[in-house]
Amino acid sequence: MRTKVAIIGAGPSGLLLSQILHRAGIDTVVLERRTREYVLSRIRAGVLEQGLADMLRAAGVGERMDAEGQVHEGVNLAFDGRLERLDLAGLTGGKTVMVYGQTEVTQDLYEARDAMGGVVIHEAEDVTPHDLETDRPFLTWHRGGEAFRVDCDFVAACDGFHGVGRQSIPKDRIVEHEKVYPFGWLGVLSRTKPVDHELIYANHERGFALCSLRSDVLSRYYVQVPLETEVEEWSDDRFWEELGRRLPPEVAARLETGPSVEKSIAPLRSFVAEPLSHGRLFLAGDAGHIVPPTGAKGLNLAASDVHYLSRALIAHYHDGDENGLRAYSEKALRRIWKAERFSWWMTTLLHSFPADGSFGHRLQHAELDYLFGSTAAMTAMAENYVGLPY
Ligand code: RFL
Ligand code: PHB
Repeated sequence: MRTKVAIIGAGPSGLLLSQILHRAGIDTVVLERRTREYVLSRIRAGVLEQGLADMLRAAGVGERMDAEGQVHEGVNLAFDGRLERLDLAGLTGGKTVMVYGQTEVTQDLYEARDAMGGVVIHEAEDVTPHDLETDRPFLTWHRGGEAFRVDCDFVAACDGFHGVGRQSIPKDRIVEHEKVYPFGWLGVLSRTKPVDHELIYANHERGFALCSLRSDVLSRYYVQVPLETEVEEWSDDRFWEELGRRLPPEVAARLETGPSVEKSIAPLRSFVAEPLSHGRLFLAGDAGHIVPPTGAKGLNLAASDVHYLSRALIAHYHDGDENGLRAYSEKALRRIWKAERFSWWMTTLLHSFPADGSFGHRLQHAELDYLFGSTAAMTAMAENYVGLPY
């Protein structure tokens, strides 16, 4: 088998890259370790920056998002008995975010790949990149006990944090920067009316909480939990009680509870690998970097990587211009580091850090109080939250 760009991973990065390249006449093969059903069962991000929403429209996959997604003009922060609204649109000259689930984005991308006859191979085991430092790289894998190979011009590793792409770069050619936080997020999806039509991020001495949503009848909530906690320790009743205690009383009073549809724990991590390329291999999305979910940046960073990488590959194939590919890592990393900073900042501002004691908690309140008293500070937060330019 031969293709121009072999893509490892059928998450949002891999599928979006494949879709954009296909529309530019560049053929791809996507190799995914899991089944399509498994990929579509993962509940993850819910907030899309305008840049990603525009990319989906331009890639011909924005129709359902525009019909079913919700445009949000503000987000809310609860702290120290207060509930304050950050007017995203007012502070950024009209910019907004789109609330539309990552699962739906992935589903729309799969359907678009089907409609265009795109090749996505599932249950590909032991995917291995070869000869990345030559101009004839190839990938091998197994499926159902049989061995396969695809020859290509380039390999795009869109295979997430635990993928094989980054691991195949020699250790002396890559630097990894990492910060692990001493807690995780317990997330619950429930078929209940969201407690608010906008998101509420809550700083509370018992720990952080987040009220998010997927639609008018589907809510997504998170609470900060210690790393040692198992999901089995959290009955639905215990979750709802803890969430309610961390929200302002007037919000907790209107919390509609119900059975969870999904419940999982995710650890929080900041991570960046540099550079994001090696020979003919390019890393995009979680394969190259991770942010804690507090700033809602993970999926959006995956999209900006795909933006830079797809443009570079199109310039290579259409114009013989290599500059984009050469500059990809540096260009993507400039935006990544800013999103890393913002995600770290929001995480630090809103979570409980037991080691910092009451002093740390009072500093957080002082910073939040300053934030909502300063148009400059609110503008800085708003322009990062809606997404920095590509
Ligand atoms: P993904 O989605 O992890 O997809 C990688 C794909 O590669 C496959 N794979 C392999 N395939 C073949 N061979 C191998 N060796 C392979 N190894 C892995 C995997 O099966 C998978 O299908 O990475 P991608 O495409 O880069 O997308 C990144 C996003 O998924 C991620 O950044 C976001 O979900 C992060 N995130 C959020 N991002 C936002 O922008 N806004 C949010 O509101 C938001 N909330 C979240 C989040 C992530 C969360 N968790 C669970 C980590 C909330 C949570 C709780
Ligand atoms: C979500 O809806 O899953 C969500 C929203 C905002 C975040 C993280 C996750 O910051």
